[in-house]
Amino acid sequence: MPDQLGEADAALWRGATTILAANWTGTHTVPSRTLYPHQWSWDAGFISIGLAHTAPDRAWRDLRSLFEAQWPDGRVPHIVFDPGVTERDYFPGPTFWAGEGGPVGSGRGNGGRPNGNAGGTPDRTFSAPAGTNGGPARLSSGIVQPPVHALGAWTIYRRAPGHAAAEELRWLYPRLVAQQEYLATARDVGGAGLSAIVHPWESGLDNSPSWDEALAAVPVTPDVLRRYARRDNQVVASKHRPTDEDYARYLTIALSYRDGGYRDADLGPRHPFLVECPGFNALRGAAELALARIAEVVGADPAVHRARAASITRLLVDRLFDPETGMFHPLDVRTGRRNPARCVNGLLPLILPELPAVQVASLVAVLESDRFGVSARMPVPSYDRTAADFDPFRYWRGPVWSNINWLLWRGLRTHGQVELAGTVRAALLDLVRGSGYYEYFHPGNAAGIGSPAFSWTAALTLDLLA
Ligand code: 9WN
Repeated sequence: MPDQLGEADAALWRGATTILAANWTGTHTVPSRTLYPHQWSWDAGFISIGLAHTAPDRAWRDLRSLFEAQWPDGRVPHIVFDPGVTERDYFPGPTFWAGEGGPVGSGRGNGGRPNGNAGGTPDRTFSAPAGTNGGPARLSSGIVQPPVHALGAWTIYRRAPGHAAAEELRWLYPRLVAQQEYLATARDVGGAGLSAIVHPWESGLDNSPSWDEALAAVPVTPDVLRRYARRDNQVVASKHRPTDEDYARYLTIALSYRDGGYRDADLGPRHPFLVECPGFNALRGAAELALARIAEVVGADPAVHRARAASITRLLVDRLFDPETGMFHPLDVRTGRRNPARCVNGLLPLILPELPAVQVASLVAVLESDRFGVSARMPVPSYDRTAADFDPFRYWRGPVWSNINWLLWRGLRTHGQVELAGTVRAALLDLVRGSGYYEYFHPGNAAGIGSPAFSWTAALTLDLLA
Protein backbone atom coordinates (compact mmCIF):
# COMPACT_ATOMS: atom_id res chain seq x y z
CA MET A 1 0.00 0.00 0.00
CA PRO A 2 1.39 3.46 -0.84
CA ASP A 3 2.77 5.17 2.31
CA GLN A 4 1.06 8.50 1.81
CA LEU A 5 -2.53 7.20 2.00
CA GLY A 6 -4.73 8.66 4.74
CA GLU A 7 -6.97 6.45 6.82
CA ALA A 8 -10.01 6.62 4.52
CA ASP A 9 -7.98 5.87 1.41
CA ALA A 10 -6.13 3.07 3.17
CA ALA A 11 -9.50 1.50 3.93
CA LEU A 12 -10.51 1.95 0.29
CA TRP A 13 -7.27 0.24 -0.77
CA ARG A 14 -7.85 -2.68 1.58
CA GLY A 15 -11.45 -3.06 0.41
CA ALA A 16 -10.36 -3.20 -3.22
CA THR A 17 -7.66 -5.75 -2.45
CA THR A 18 -10.16 -7.95 -0.61
CA ILE A 19 -12.58 -7.92 -3.55
CA LEU A 20 -9.89 -8.86 -6.03
CA ALA A 21 -8.80 -11.71 -3.77
CA ALA A 22 -12.38 -12.94 -3.42
CA ASN A 23 -12.90 -12.85 -7.20
CA TRP A 24 -9.68 -14.77 -7.92
CA THR A 25 -10.29 -18.39 -8.95
CA GLY A 26 -6.71 -19.65 -8.88
CA THR A 27 -6.11 -19.02 -12.59
CA HIS A 28 -8.04 -15.84 -13.35
CA THR A 29 -10.26 -13.15 -11.81
CA VAL A 30 -14.01 -13.14 -12.50
CA PRO A 31 -15.66 -9.73 -12.99
CA SER A 32 -18.28 -10.61 -10.38
CA ARG A 33 -19.14 -13.77 -8.48
CA THR A 34 -22.86 -13.18 -8.83
CA LEU A 35 -23.33 -12.03 -12.40
CA TYR A 36 -20.25 -12.91 -14.46
CA PRO A 37 -18.69 -16.19 -13.28
CA HIS A 38 -16.24 -16.65 -16.20
CA GLN A 39 -13.30 -14.62 -17.48
CA TRP A 40 -14.03 -11.57 -19.62
CA SER A 41 -11.50 -10.09 -22.01
CA TRP A 42 -11.42 -6.35 -21.40
CA ASP A 43 -12.18 -6.88 -17.72
CA ALA A 44 -8.95 -8.91 -17.53
CA GLY A 45 -7.04 -5.97 -18.99
CA PHE A 46 -8.40 -3.50 -16.41
CA ILE A 47 -8.03 -6.00 -13.59
CA SER A 48 -4.36 -6.55 -14.44
CA ILE A 49 -3.79 -2.79 -14.09
CA GLY A 50 -5.03 -2.92 -10.49
CA LEU A 51 -3.28 -6.18 -9.65
CA ALA A 52 -0.04 -4.64 -10.92
CA HIS A 53 0.01 -2.71 -7.63
CA THR A 54 -0.77 -5.52 -5.24
CA ALA A 55 -0.21 -8.94 -6.85
CA PRO A 56 1.80 -8.78 -10.09
CA ASP A 57 2.06 -12.57 -10.24
CA ARG A 58 -1.71 -12.83 -10.34
CA ALA A 59 -1.85 -10.05 -12.91
CA TRP A 60 0.46 -11.98 -15.26
CA ARG A 61 -1.44 -15.21 -14.62
CA ASP A 62 -4.73 -13.51 -15.42
CA LEU A 63 -3.45 -12.31 -18.79
CA ARG A 64 -1.92 -15.71 -19.51
CA SER A 65 -5.23 -17.43 -18.79
CA LEU A 66 -6.94 -15.19 -21.29
CA PHE A 67 -4.32 -15.50 -24.00
CA GLU A 68 -4.18 -19.27 -23.61
CA ALA A 69 -7.65 -19.14 -25.13
CA GLN A 70 -6.57 -17.00 -28.09
CA TRP A 71 -7.72 -18.40 -31.40
CA PRO A 72 -5.27 -19.37 -34.13
CA ASP A 73 -6.34 -16.36 -36.19
CA GLY A 74 -5.30 -14.02 -33.35
CA ARG A 75 -8.72 -13.14 -31.97
CA VAL A 76 -8.98 -13.05 -28.19
CA PRO A 77 -12.46 -14.21 -27.18
CA HIS A 78 -14.63 -11.90 -25.13
CA ILE A 79 -15.45 -14.70 -22.66
CA VAL A 80 -13.27 -17.65 -21.68
CA PHE A 81 -15.60 -20.11 -20.00
CA ASP A 82 -14.74 -21.83 -16.77
CA PRO A 83 -15.62 -25.51 -17.23
CA GLY A 84 -16.30 -25.76 -13.49
CA VAL A 85 -19.23 -23.34 -13.74
CA THR A 86 -22.59 -24.71 -14.82
CA GLU A 87 -24.38 -23.61 -17.96
CA ARG A 88 -27.17 -22.20 -15.79
CA ASP A 89 -24.87 -19.65 -14.19
CA TYR A 90 -24.45 -17.36 -17.20
CA PHE A 91 -26.28 -16.92 -20.44
CA PRO A 92 -25.20 -17.13 -23.22
CA GLY A 93 -22.80 -19.86 -22.15
CA PRO A 94 -20.56 -22.27 -24.05
CA THR A 95 -23.41 -24.30 -25.55
CA PHE A 96 -24.90 -21.23 -27.18
CA TRP A 97 -21.59 -20.14 -28.68
CA ALA A 98 -20.86 -23.69 -29.90
CA GLY A 99 -24.16 -24.36 -31.65
CA GLU A 100 -24.45 -27.69 -33.39
CA GLY A 101 -20.77 -28.22 -33.91
CA GLY A 102 -19.59 -28.75 -30.33
CA PRO A 103 -17.57 -26.54 -28.08
CA VAL A 104 -15.79 -23.49 -29.36
CA GLY A 105 -12.25 -23.44 -28.12
CA SER A 106 -8.73 -22.46 -28.92
CA GLY A 107 -7.05 -25.77 -28.42
CA ARG A 108 -7.50 -29.40 -29.15
CA GLY A 109 -10.56 -31.50 -28.59
CA ASN A 110 -12.88 -28.92 -30.01
CA GLY A 111 -15.26 -31.50 -31.34
CA GLY A 112 -14.34 -30.87 -34.94
CA ARG A 113 -15.69 -27.36 -34.73
CA PRO A 114 -13.77 -25.10 -37.05
CA ASN A 115 -12.37 -22.37 -34.89
CA GLY A 116 -10.80 -18.98 -35.45
CA ASN A 117 -9.41 -19.28 -38.95
CA ALA A 118 -12.24 -21.36 -40.30
CA GLY A 119 -13.05 -20.99 -43.95
CA GLY A 120 -10.76 -18.35 -45.18
CA THR A 121 -9.44 -16.00 -42.54
CA PRO A 122 -5.76 -16.80 -42.95
CA ASP A 123 -3.62 -17.32 -39.90
CA ARG A 124 -1.14 -14.58 -40.66
CA THR A 125 1.06 -14.26 -37.65
CA PHE A 126 0.28 -17.10 -35.34
CA SER A 127 1.39 -20.60 -36.08
CA ALA A 128 0.19 -22.47 -33.01
CA PRO A 129 -2.71 -22.22 -30.62
CA ALA A 130 -1.46 -20.43 -27.56
CA GLY A 131 -0.44 -22.34 -24.50
CA THR A 132 -2.67 -25.36 -24.80
CA ASN A 133 0.21 -27.84 -24.57
CA GLY A 134 -2.12 -30.70 -25.23
CA GLY A 135 -4.34 -29.75 -22.34
CA PRO A 136 -8.08 -29.49 -22.55
CA ALA A 137 -9.61 -27.02 -24.99
CA ARG A 138 -10.44 -23.63 -23.54
CA LEU A 139 -14.10 -23.01 -24.18
CA SER A 140 -14.85 -19.53 -25.37
CA SER A 141 -17.23 -17.20 -27.13
CA GLY A 142 -16.36 -16.26 -30.71
CA ILE A 143 -16.48 -12.47 -30.52
CA VAL A 144 -13.93 -10.03 -29.09
CA GLN A 145 -13.76 -6.97 -26.81
CA PRO A 146 -11.60 -3.82 -26.82
CA PRO A 147 -7.88 -4.61 -26.63
CA VAL A 148 -6.75 -3.15 -23.30
CA HIS A 149 -4.30 -5.97 -22.57
CA ALA A 150 -1.09 -4.44 -23.91
CA LEU A 151 -1.76 -1.47 -21.64
CA GLY A 152 -2.23 -3.91 -18.78
CA ALA A 153 0.96 -5.84 -19.57
CA TRP A 154 2.98 -2.65 -19.84
CA THR A 155 1.58 -1.38 -16.51
CA ILE A 156 2.48 -4.60 -14.68
CA TYR A 157 6.00 -4.54 -16.11
CA ARG A 158 6.56 -0.87 -15.31
CA ARG A 159 5.48 -1.35 -11.70
CA ALA A 160 7.70 -4.39 -11.15
CA PRO A 161 10.31 -4.86 -13.89
CA GLY A 162 12.91 -7.60 -13.73
CA HIS A 163 13.86 -10.83 -15.41
CA ALA A 164 10.65 -12.74 -14.69
CA ALA A 165 8.47 -9.82 -15.81
CA ALA A 166 10.50 -9.50 -19.01
CA GLU A 167 9.90 -13.21 -19.64
CA GLU A 168 6.16 -12.63 -19.26
CA LEU A 169 6.38 -9.81 -21.79
CA ARG A 170 8.29 -12.06 -24.17
CA TRP A 171 5.51 -14.65 -23.92
CA LEU A 172 2.77 -12.11 -24.41
CA TYR A 173 4.28 -9.90 -27.09
CA PRO A 174 3.67 -12.13 -30.16
CA ARG A 175 0.19 -12.89 -28.89
CA LEU A 176 -0.65 -9.23 -28.41
CA VAL A 177 0.70 -8.52 -31.89
CA ALA A 178 -1.47 -11.30 -33.31
CA GLN A 179 -4.50 -9.83 -31.55
CA GLN A 180 -3.84 -6.42 -33.11
CA GLU A 181 -3.17 -7.98 -36.50
CA TYR A 182 -6.52 -9.77 -36.41
CA LEU A 183 -8.32 -6.52 -35.62
CA ALA A 184 -6.40 -4.62 -38.29
CA THR A 185 -7.04 -7.11 -41.08
CA ALA A 186 -9.98 -9.49 -40.63
CA ARG A 187 -11.99 -6.72 -38.98
CA ASP A 188 -11.21 -3.95 -41.44
CA VAL A 189 -14.59 -4.53 -43.01
CA GLY A 190 -14.98 -0.91 -44.11
CA GLY A 191 -11.62 -1.10 -45.92
CA ALA A 192 -10.23 2.17 -44.57
CA GLY A 193 -8.12 0.85 -41.70
CA LEU A 194 -10.47 1.03 -38.71
CA SER A 195 -11.83 -2.15 -37.12
CA ALA A 196 -15.52 -2.96 -37.24
CA ILE A 197 -17.25 -4.64 -34.35
CA VAL A 198 -19.67 -7.39 -35.34
CA HIS A 199 -21.76 -7.26 -32.16
CA PRO A 200 -22.63 -4.57 -29.58
CA TRP A 201 -21.07 -6.84 -26.92
CA GLU A 202 -17.73 -6.34 -28.67
CA SER A 203 -17.73 -2.66 -27.76
CA GLY A 204 -18.08 -3.46 -24.05
CA LEU A 205 -20.85 -0.80 -23.97
CA ASP A 206 -23.61 -3.26 -24.78
CA ASN A 207 -26.82 -1.23 -24.88
CA SER A 208 -25.30 2.20 -25.51
CA PRO A 209 -27.48 4.44 -27.71
CA SER A 210 -24.46 4.27 -30.05
CA TRP A 211 -25.94 1.11 -31.55
CA ASP A 212 -29.63 2.03 -31.66
CA GLU A 213 -29.82 2.87 -35.34
CA ALA A 214 -27.75 -0.09 -36.50
CA LEU A 215 -29.69 -2.43 -34.21
CA ALA A 216 -33.05 -1.17 -35.42
CA ALA A 217 -32.17 -2.46 -38.88
CA VAL A 218 -31.43 -5.99 -37.65
CA PRO A 219 -34.28 -8.35 -38.52
CA VAL A 220 -34.95 -10.29 -35.33
CA THR A 221 -35.06 -14.06 -35.58
CA PRO A 222 -38.64 -14.94 -34.59
CA ASP A 223 -39.02 -16.64 -31.23
CA VAL A 224 -35.37 -16.23 -30.40
CA LEU A 225 -36.17 -15.22 -26.84
CA ARG A 226 -38.52 -18.12 -26.37
CA ARG A 227 -35.76 -20.52 -27.35
CA TYR A 228 -33.33 -19.10 -24.82
CA ALA A 229 -33.77 -17.87 -21.26
CA ARG A 230 -31.95 -14.81 -19.99
CA ARG A 231 -30.25 -15.08 -16.62
CA ASP A 232 -28.88 -11.55 -16.09
CA ASN A 233 -32.28 -10.11 -15.19
CA GLN A 234 -32.82 -12.84 -12.61
CA VAL A 235 -29.78 -11.53 -10.75
CA VAL A 236 -30.15 -7.77 -11.33
CA ALA A 237 -33.38 -5.74 -11.68
CA SER A 238 -34.66 -5.72 -15.26
CA LYS A 239 -34.79 -1.94 -15.40
CA HIS A 240 -31.03 -1.83 -14.79
CA ARG A 241 -30.25 -4.15 -17.70
CA PRO A 242 -30.74 -4.17 -21.49
CA THR A 243 -34.33 -4.82 -22.58
CA ASP A 244 -35.74 -8.07 -24.01
CA GLU A 245 -35.86 -6.40 -27.40
CA ASP A 246 -32.13 -5.65 -27.10
CA TYR A 247 -31.45 -9.25 -26.16
CA ALA A 248 -33.48 -10.59 -29.08
CA ARG A 249 -31.22 -8.59 -31.38
CA TYR A 250 -28.01 -9.53 -29.53
CA LEU A 251 -28.87 -13.21 -29.93
CA THR A 252 -29.89 -12.84 -33.57
CA ILE A 253 -26.58 -11.16 -34.42
CA ALA A 254 -24.54 -13.69 -32.44
CA LEU A 255 -26.37 -16.57 -34.16
CA SER A 256 -25.64 -15.07 -37.56
CA TYR A 257 -21.92 -14.87 -36.80
CA ARG A 258 -21.86 -18.30 -35.18
CA ASP A 259 -23.73 -19.99 -38.00
CA GLY A 260 -21.27 -18.46 -40.45
CA GLY A 261 -18.53 -20.37 -38.59
CA TYR A 262 -17.20 -17.13 -37.06
CA ARG A 263 -15.67 -16.36 -40.43
CA ASP A 264 -14.81 -12.76 -41.17
CA ALA A 265 -14.39 -13.06 -44.95
CA ASP A 266 -17.15 -11.19 -46.82
CA LEU A 267 -18.90 -10.02 -43.67
CA GLY A 268 -20.11 -6.91 -45.50
CA PRO A 269 -22.89 -8.46 -47.53
CA ARG A 270 -24.01 -11.08 -45.02
CA HIS A 271 -23.63 -9.81 -41.44
CA PRO A 272 -26.42 -7.66 -39.95
CA PHE A 273 -24.28 -5.49 -37.62
CA LEU A 274 -20.97 -3.88 -38.61
CA VAL A 275 -19.93 -0.68 -36.87
CA GLU A 276 -16.66 1.24 -36.41
CA CYS A 277 -16.64 2.28 -32.75
CA PRO A 278 -14.49 5.25 -31.67
CA GLY A 279 -13.82 3.76 -28.24
CA PHE A 280 -12.78 0.37 -29.57
CA ASN A 281 -10.48 1.88 -32.18
CA ALA A 282 -8.99 4.40 -29.76
CA LEU A 283 -8.10 1.50 -27.46
CA ARG A 284 -6.58 -0.30 -30.42
CA GLY A 285 -4.40 2.76 -30.99
CA ALA A 286 -3.45 2.93 -27.31
CA ALA A 287 -2.54 -0.78 -27.47
CA GLU A 288 -0.09 -0.06 -30.31
CA LEU A 289 1.63 2.57 -28.16
CA ALA A 290 1.89 0.15 -25.24
CA LEU A 291 3.27 -2.45 -27.69
CA ALA A 292 5.92 0.06 -28.78
CA ARG A 293 7.13 0.22 -25.16
CA ILE A 294 6.98 -3.56 -24.80
CA ALA A 295 8.85 -3.99 -28.10
CA GLU A 296 11.75 -2.01 -26.64
CA VAL A 297 12.02 -4.51 -23.78
CA VAL A 298 11.73 -7.66 -25.88
CA GLY A 299 14.04 -6.45 -28.65
CA ALA A 300 11.41 -5.94 -31.35
CA ASP A 301 10.84 -2.88 -33.52
CA PRO A 302 8.83 -0.18 -31.72
CA ALA A 303 8.58 2.07 -34.77
CA VAL A 304 6.03 -0.09 -36.52
CA HIS A 305 3.68 0.16 -33.53
CA ARG A 306 4.06 3.92 -33.28
CA ALA A 307 3.28 4.26 -36.97
CA ARG A 308 0.13 2.17 -36.54
CA ALA A 309 -1.02 4.26 -33.60
CA ALA A 310 -0.49 7.43 -35.64
CA SER A 311 -2.48 6.00 -38.51
CA ILE A 312 -5.38 4.91 -36.28
CA THR A 313 -5.46 8.39 -34.73
CA ARG A 314 -5.63 10.00 -38.18
CA LEU A 315 -8.34 7.64 -39.35
CA LEU A 316 -10.44 8.28 -36.26
CA VAL A 317 -10.33 12.01 -36.94
CA ASP A 318 -11.04 11.60 -40.66
CA ARG A 319 -13.86 9.10 -40.37
CA LEU A 320 -15.51 9.39 -36.97
CA PHE A 321 -15.12 12.99 -35.79
CA ASP A 322 -18.11 15.27 -36.26
CA PRO A 323 -17.19 18.98 -36.05
CA GLU A 324 -20.84 19.84 -35.37
CA THR A 325 -21.15 17.84 -32.16
CA GLY A 326 -17.45 18.26 -31.37
CA MET A 327 -17.04 14.57 -30.60
CA PHE A 328 -16.59 11.16 -32.23
CA HIS A 329 -19.47 8.96 -33.38
CA PRO A 330 -19.67 5.31 -34.48
CA LEU A 331 -19.92 4.68 -38.22
CA ASP A 332 -22.34 2.08 -39.52
CA VAL A 333 -20.34 0.29 -42.22
CA ARG A 334 -23.51 -1.05 -43.83
CA THR A 335 -25.12 2.35 -44.40
CA GLY A 336 -22.16 4.74 -44.24
CA ARG A 337 -24.05 6.75 -41.59
CA ARG A 338 -22.58 8.06 -38.35
CA ASN A 339 -24.81 7.48 -35.33
CA PRO A 340 -25.87 10.91 -34.04
CA ALA A 341 -26.22 10.05 -30.32
CA ARG A 342 -23.64 11.62 -28.02
CA CYS A 343 -22.22 8.69 -26.08
CA VAL A 344 -19.17 8.43 -23.90
CA ASN A 345 -17.27 6.18 -26.33
CA GLY A 346 -17.16 9.28 -28.52
CA LEU A 347 -14.87 10.91 -25.94
CA LEU A 348 -12.41 8.03 -25.57
CA PRO A 349 -10.05 9.08 -28.42
CA LEU A 350 -8.74 11.48 -25.76
CA ILE A 351 -6.48 8.65 -24.63
CA LEU A 352 -4.45 9.00 -27.85
CA PRO A 353 -1.48 11.33 -27.30
CA GLU A 354 -1.29 12.36 -30.96
CA LEU A 355 -4.90 13.48 -31.14
CA PRO A 356 -4.72 16.94 -32.77
CA ALA A 357 -5.20 19.98 -30.51
CA VAL A 358 -8.47 20.92 -32.25
CA GLN A 359 -10.09 17.61 -31.33
CA VAL A 360 -8.63 17.66 -27.82
CA ALA A 361 -10.05 21.12 -27.16
CA SER A 362 -13.36 20.07 -28.60
CA LEU A 363 -13.64 16.92 -26.46
CA VAL A 364 -12.69 18.85 -23.34
CA ALA A 365 -15.44 21.39 -24.11
CA VAL A 366 -17.98 18.56 -24.50
CA LEU A 367 -16.79 16.99 -21.26
CA GLU A 368 -17.25 20.30 -19.46
CA SER A 369 -20.64 21.02 -21.01
CA ASP A 370 -23.96 20.16 -19.33
CA ARG A 371 -24.10 17.03 -21.45
CA PHE A 372 -21.30 15.30 -19.53
CA GLY A 373 -20.66 17.80 -16.71
CA VAL A 374 -17.15 16.71 -15.79
CA SER A 375 -16.56 19.65 -13.48
CA ALA A 376 -19.45 18.67 -11.21
CA ARG A 377 -18.71 16.38 -8.29
CA MET A 378 -20.02 13.36 -10.24
CA PRO A 379 -17.90 11.43 -12.75
CA VAL A 380 -18.80 11.32 -16.43
CA PRO A 381 -22.04 9.49 -17.31
CA SER A 382 -22.19 7.00 -20.18
CA TYR A 383 -24.58 9.13 -22.21
CA ASP A 384 -25.55 12.78 -22.76
CA ARG A 385 -27.43 13.90 -19.64
CA THR A 386 -29.56 16.29 -21.69
CA ALA A 387 -30.79 13.64 -24.17
CA ALA A 388 -34.51 12.88 -24.01
CA ASP A 389 -33.84 9.16 -23.59
CA PHE A 390 -31.06 9.49 -20.99
CA ASP A 391 -31.81 6.74 -18.47
CA PRO A 392 -29.98 6.96 -15.12
CA PHE A 393 -30.58 3.27 -14.36
CA ARG A 394 -30.21 1.36 -17.58
CA TYR A 395 -26.67 0.12 -17.90
CA TRP A 396 -24.79 1.98 -20.68
CA ARG A 397 -27.58 4.48 -21.35
CA GLY A 398 -26.76 6.89 -18.51
CA PRO A 399 -25.03 5.35 -15.48
CA VAL A 400 -21.44 6.12 -14.51
CA TRP A 401 -18.81 3.42 -15.12
CA SER A 402 -15.41 3.46 -13.49
CA ASN A 403 -13.41 1.94 -16.36
CA ILE A 404 -14.57 4.66 -18.74
CA ASN A 405 -13.82 7.41 -16.24
CA TRP A 406 -10.43 5.88 -15.57
CA LEU A 407 -9.67 6.05 -19.32
CA LEU A 408 -10.85 9.66 -19.46
CA TRP A 409 -8.71 10.48 -16.43
CA ARG A 410 -5.68 9.08 -18.26
CA GLY A 411 -6.60 10.88 -21.47
CA LEU A 412 -6.98 14.23 -19.73
CA ARG A 413 -3.57 13.82 -18.09
CA THR A 414 -2.02 12.83 -21.41
CA HIS A 415 -3.15 16.17 -22.82
CA GLY A 416 -2.05 18.26 -19.85
CA GLN A 417 -5.57 18.76 -18.47
CA VAL A 418 -4.32 18.13 -14.97
CA GLU A 419 -7.05 19.95 -13.10
CA LEU A 420 -9.92 18.29 -14.92
CA ALA A 421 -8.19 14.94 -14.57
CA GLY A 422 -7.94 15.58 -10.84
CA THR A 423 -11.67 16.32 -10.72
CA VAL A 424 -12.53 13.04 -12.43
CA ARG A 425 -10.24 11.12 -10.08
CA ALA A 426 -11.63 12.75 -6.95
CA ALA A 427 -15.21 12.20 -8.08
CA LEU A 428 -14.58 8.53 -8.86
CA LEU A 429 -12.95 7.90 -5.51
CA ASP A 430 -15.80 9.71 -3.72
CA LEU A 431 -18.29 7.54 -5.53
CA VAL A 432 -16.64 4.28 -4.52
CA ARG A 433 -16.00 5.51 -0.98
CA GLY A 434 -19.65 6.46 -0.57
CA SER A 435 -21.41 3.66 -2.47
CA GLY A 436 -19.04 0.70 -2.71
CA TYR A 437 -17.24 -1.07 -5.55
CA TYR A 438 -20.31 -1.42 -7.76
CA GLU A 439 -20.43 -2.31 -11.42
CA TYR A 440 -22.04 1.07 -12.28
CA PHE A 441 -23.61 4.03 -10.49
CA HIS A 442 -26.68 6.23 -10.73
CA PRO A 443 -25.43 9.52 -12.23
CA GLY A 444 -27.75 11.58 -9.99
CA ASN A 445 -27.86 10.08 -6.52
CA ALA A 446 -24.64 8.02 -6.80
CA ALA A 447 -26.36 4.77 -5.77
CA GLY A 448 -24.48 1.62 -6.74
CA ILE A 449 -26.21 -0.46 -9.44
CA GLY A 450 -25.64 -3.89 -10.97
CA SER A 451 -23.21 -6.22 -9.36
CA PRO A 452 -21.55 -5.25 -6.04
CA ALA A 453 -17.90 -6.23 -5.45
CA PHE A 454 -17.08 -5.66 -9.11
CA SER A 455 -13.50 -6.44 -10.07
CA TRP A 456 -12.60 -3.61 -12.44
CA THR A 457 -14.06 -1.01 -10.08
CA ALA A 458 -11.81 -2.39 -7.32
CA ALA A 459 -8.79 -2.70 -9.61
CA LEU A 460 -8.98 0.79 -11.04
CA THR A 461 -9.56 2.25 -7.58
CA LEU A 462 -6.16 0.83 -6.68
CA ASP A 463 -4.58 2.47 -9.70
CA LEU A 464 -6.18 5.83 -8.86
CA LEU A 465 -4.86 5.62 -5.30
CA ALA A 466 -1.36 4.39 -6.20
C1 9WN B 1 -21.77 -9.32 -22.09
C2 9WN B 1 -18.29 -8.37 -17.81
C3 9WN B 1 -19.01 -7.69 -18.96
C4 9WN B 1 -18.29 -6.41 -19.42
C5 9WN B 1 -19.13 -5.60 -20.40
C6 9WN B 1 -20.52 -5.39 -19.79
C7 9WN B 1 -21.16 -6.73 -19.46
C8 9WN B 1 -21.85 -8.81 -20.63
C9 9WN B 1 -23.27 -8.95 -20.11
O1 9WN B 1 -20.35 -7.44 -18.55
O2 9WN B 1 -21.38 -7.45 -20.66
O3 9WN B 1 -20.43 -9.37 -22.48
O4 9WN B 1 -23.69 -10.09 -19.89
O5 9WN B 1 -23.96 -7.93 -19.94
O6 9WN B 1 -21.32 -4.64 -20.65
O7 9WN B 1 -18.50 -4.38 -20.68
O8 9WN B 1 -17.08 -6.73 -20.02
O9 9WN B 1 -18.06 -7.46 -16.78
